Amino acid sequence: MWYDDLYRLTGASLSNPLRGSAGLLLGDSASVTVGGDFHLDAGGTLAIDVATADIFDRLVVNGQATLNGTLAVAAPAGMLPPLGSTFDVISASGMVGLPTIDDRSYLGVEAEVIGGSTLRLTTTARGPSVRTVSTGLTVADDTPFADTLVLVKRGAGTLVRGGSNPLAAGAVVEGGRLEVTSTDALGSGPLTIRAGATAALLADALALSALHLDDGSSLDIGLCRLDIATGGITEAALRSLLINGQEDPVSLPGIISHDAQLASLTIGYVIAPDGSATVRIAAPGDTNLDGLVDMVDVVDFINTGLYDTPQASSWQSGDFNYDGITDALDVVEMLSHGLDDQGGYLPITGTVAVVPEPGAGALMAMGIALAAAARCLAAGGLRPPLHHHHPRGIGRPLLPVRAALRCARITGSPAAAPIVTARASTLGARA
Ligand SMILES: [Ca+2]
Ligand SMILES: [Ca+2]
Repeated sequence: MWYDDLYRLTGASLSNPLRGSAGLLLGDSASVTVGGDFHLDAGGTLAIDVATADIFDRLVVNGQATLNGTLAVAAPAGMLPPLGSTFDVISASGMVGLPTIDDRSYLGVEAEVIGGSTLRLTTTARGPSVRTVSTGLTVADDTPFADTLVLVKRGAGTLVRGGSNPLAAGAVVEGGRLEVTSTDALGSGPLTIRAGATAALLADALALSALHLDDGSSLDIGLCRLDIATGGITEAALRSLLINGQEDPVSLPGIISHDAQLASLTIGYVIAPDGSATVRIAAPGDTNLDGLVDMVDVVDFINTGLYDTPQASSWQSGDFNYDGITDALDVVEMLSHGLDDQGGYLPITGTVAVVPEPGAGALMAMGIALAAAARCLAAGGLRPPLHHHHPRGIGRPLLPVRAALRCARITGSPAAAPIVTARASTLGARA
């Protein structure tokens, strides 16, 4: 099953250029040379074996290597490499991209490009520690690992894993359900969920080095915050998981939160300047995920200058309905939960706080103006005009407010129109 549609190459030089889109398999400890460029396309797989400092597969590319596909890394039976082993498996005159690692022997394989021309693999684990739970059973297991091992969950039952795994080897859910009940239960390694399997977070502030979900798998973050290290997931992949979670969490890989659904909240994310990601249950409007929808978020929303432009937007810049842009629909999402300067909306003791009424003062005024935009939208009124020539920055006019006021005057929408009727569609409405 692993090796469907693969070409087996045993030391031959390959044609120029080589495009790996179906899958390539190097022989045991083979060194293969590509005379020209090498393209490992998304969806393509290159399988290589690693064992000792001298015994591993190598690909020498005389031209450029573009690595957007998957590198399937395995250790031959009985030949687990020592912890921390490094393997320079691909060399090229230049290198673009970084392959996804399919870590078939649970070696905790991490990949990095050295000097723009060498792909180096480093092992951070010494194989799997398998926990199998049969159908219908739930097993709690907090036993710490005595060695650097990858937690592998098998079977259709539920494994409840708490305690502390201080090592960075991570976890793979091959089947059934994994419930994570302590922040340190998985260490700080990657989490991989295979097709049909699920994982649920019951502990806050879980830190992962990477997150990978196969088709048909899901991750329920519940009320918890999840941190993913730099390079552990792209924003595009993360958005895709969040949108899938809303649209089709059964057949597509998705991040969901049942608690968010129960509380009529959603899931927000923030990408830090270093590329690390934070994902958490959130109210639309909470751009910085601090548990409040307040002036800080409104300023964020305005400062990006993306309102009603066709430019790609993120949660941080006001795309709260995940349709890729920031416009009046996002303002409606924000208003549907009320502007909150009276305290947080996040749960205090395991339940989600009732969203407060809009507060007083400036927020109230802003809320009224933004509400006008919502009513305008509901009434099929004029959309706020495009403003391409305004300079960006904090001094920029509050476009939603100004446009809403103008729009409200034109349409004369009654103040009593309930905002909820104008509520925008859920994630991916424009997809
Ligand atoms: Ca906030
Ligand atoms: Ca949007």
